[in-house]
Amino acid sequence: MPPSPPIVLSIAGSDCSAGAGAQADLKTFTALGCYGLTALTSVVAEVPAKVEAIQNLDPAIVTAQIEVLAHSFPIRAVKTGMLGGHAQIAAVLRGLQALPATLPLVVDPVMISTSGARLLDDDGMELLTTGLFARALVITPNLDEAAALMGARPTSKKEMEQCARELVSQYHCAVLLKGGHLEGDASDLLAEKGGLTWFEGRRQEGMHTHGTGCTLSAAITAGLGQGLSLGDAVGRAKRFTVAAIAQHFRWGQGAATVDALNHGADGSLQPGAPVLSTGTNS
Ligand code: PXL
Repeated sequence: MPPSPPIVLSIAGSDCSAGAGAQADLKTFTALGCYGLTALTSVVAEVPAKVEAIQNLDPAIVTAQIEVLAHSFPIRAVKTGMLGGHAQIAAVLRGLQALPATLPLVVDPVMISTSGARLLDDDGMELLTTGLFARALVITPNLDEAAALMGARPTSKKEMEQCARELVSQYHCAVLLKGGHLEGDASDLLAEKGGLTWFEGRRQEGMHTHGTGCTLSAAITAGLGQGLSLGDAVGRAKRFTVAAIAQHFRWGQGAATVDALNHGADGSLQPGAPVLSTGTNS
């Protein structure tokens, strides 16, 4: 029998086009050498450019998935992605009670899809911040989500630093503020009680993938499940996500073009390869 890889859990929505959501998480977990589990919160009929329909799942089945997994697998780290609404978040909080409170939890505060569809209802926002953030080791907002949380959208790296510091002191967890929507830049900022670390990146133009946020937070979760420090997990996750974007797939032409992240992109990240040389941490 091969040795068991670290087990990590994604609590997220299903993206039938498999570039985002639980499917992106699972591919990321596998590519980085973890055994991935999923607990679905919602099922989304979509392709990268369009959300057609959303069906949030019955809260009882959301809790049941987490509980049955918690009772059967030695889970090392957990992430949450799209949760859908207040009822599903409450169900997730109930399910998480079956897991140790010390387990690393990465909360990607998914609110709106890349194509502009709302993936969290109004009531959900409050419980996300009061309930789930309180359990998080790190939250991973993009600039729009930071604006929804703090009331103003950072427009420069200096404002990102200010915003990230405020988020850390408000929610008492680490914050990875993703600068992907900042003009010309795609640098992310990790803010912890101990200080700030920039992970530099260049914006890659002209493609229409979705799921980069899901992929990044899943890759961080994989790293934490493997025992990496938060900084090392973020550094490797950034490298992995940049490679998945750079080596993306494309099908069709013109208005019918579909782009998708390549979660198998970077051979250097396969199991057994060195994982600690982040190269992006400045
Ligand atoms: O990219 C955010 C996201 C998260 N989860 C699911 C999604 C999307 C975007 O479309 O569909 C299920």
